Amino acid sequence: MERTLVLVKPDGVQRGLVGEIVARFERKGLKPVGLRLLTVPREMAERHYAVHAGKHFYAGLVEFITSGPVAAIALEGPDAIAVVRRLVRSTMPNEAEPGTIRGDLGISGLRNLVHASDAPETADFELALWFEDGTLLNYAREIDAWIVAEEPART
Ligand code: FUP
Repeated sequence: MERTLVLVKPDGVQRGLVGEIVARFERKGLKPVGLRLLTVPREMAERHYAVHAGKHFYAGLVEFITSGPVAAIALEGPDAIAVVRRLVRSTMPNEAEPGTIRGDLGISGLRNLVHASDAPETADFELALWFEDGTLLNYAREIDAWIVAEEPART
């Protein structure tokens, strides 16, 4: 089982799309294990986007993510990092396929609604940044037996 971080960025919160976005992940079968709504301190935004420090768009990224409340969602499921990235899709919403979050709900440039961790190391770093120790839940859902197939035993 994998865990990943999704942020609904200020454009998604302002447009009232938090519920729609969380619902898409839940419908896919992913389990929320952390949820919070917060205004992002500048220092936290800079740590989140540290990989982009020095790039021409870095200042704009930090500016945007600190411009209004953000929803942080920790999701768990098999292959969760890649599955979430496929549901989110291309960085630029005008290029994202219909059926994806950015393809269905966005149209332009940096107004791409969501951030999603792109690799296991990034997911670990970002989950630790956005959710303090002990705030992510471990819980079982009866329905998971209907969503997650047992791996067949290897012989
Ligand atoms: P994504 O993983 O699709 O969210 O995109 P990246 O991590 O590559 O980029 C993070 C953010 O930087 C994106 F929201 C858009 C922005 N960006 C630019 O503005 N210009 C670029 O050339 C690349 C990314």
